[in-house]
Amino acid sequence: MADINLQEIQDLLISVAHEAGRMMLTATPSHLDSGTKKNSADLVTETDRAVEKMVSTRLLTPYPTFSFIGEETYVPGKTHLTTAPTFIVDPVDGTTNFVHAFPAFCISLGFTIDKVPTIGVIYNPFLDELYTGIKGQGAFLTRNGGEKERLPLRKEPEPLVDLSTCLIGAEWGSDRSGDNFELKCKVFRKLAATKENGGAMVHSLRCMGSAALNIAYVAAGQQDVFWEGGCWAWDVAAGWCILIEAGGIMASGNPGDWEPEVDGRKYLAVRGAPKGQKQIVEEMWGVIGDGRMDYQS
Ligand code: LIP
Repeated sequence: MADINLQEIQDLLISVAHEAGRMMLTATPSHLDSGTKKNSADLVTETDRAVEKMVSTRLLTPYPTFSFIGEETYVPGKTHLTTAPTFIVDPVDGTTNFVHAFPAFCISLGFTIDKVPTIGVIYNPFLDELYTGIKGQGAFLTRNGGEKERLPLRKEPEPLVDLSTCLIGAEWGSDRSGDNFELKCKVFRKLAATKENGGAMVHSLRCMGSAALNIAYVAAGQQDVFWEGGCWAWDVAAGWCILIEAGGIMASGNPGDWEPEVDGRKYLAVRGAPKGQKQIVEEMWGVIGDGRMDYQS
């Protein structure tokens, strides 16, 4: 793959992200014109579909031999991530926020080679925040079109001590019953509870509603940990590249797996730190205990 120009692809992804941002900001999504997919908590809008159409056209015209996986055109059981160079796209990550005008939604543009996240571009148009990364070349945040700031934002990130000092991103997802939901409720409770009550008493939990932005915030060092099961490769591929380039690590959201698959649907991201990343992963896995999330790829 020596002939693939990663910088050229990233430049195109950034241009596409800005165009998508303009589409999001001029759209007027509401509960009335949005549809649902799996259930009433799994929303899709006309904008999700229109942005994905624009993105696939703009990416596949210059790169017709590359694969493309998008949230809105994914076919269960048929679309699979392969070793081919692949664009992995969530046109609007945080659709529920988008519908409510809650300012945490973005486009997430990932690019994998051999299933490895190699380029990531995440753009929140509402805040004009652009997160970018190329494998081996660092990760950056550009705010309001200003200077690129290298991630993590702190030049010397603090060591990680234990969960009790962590700010943790975690998501309900759209499943609101069953074993996965029960496990999430148990883990949320345990993370929040006092140590006397068998908990980890973390600083707090945040449910931001966008996996891509959650991972970007971990890469930036503004959140220490992100744990989720149920989201998809298009939610995490871009953030994954940015996270690793910012010194973070990605383990599985289920205990025991240090090398999760991009499309494995269970994720645990930990920010860059000179010490303590592995301990945090193990402590999180300890909180999960014998439970296991089960999501089909
Ligand atoms: C959403 C995620 C969110 C997760 C939801 C869903 P969407 O993506 O980013 O964090 O909890 O299950 O996958 O549907 O807004 O693109």
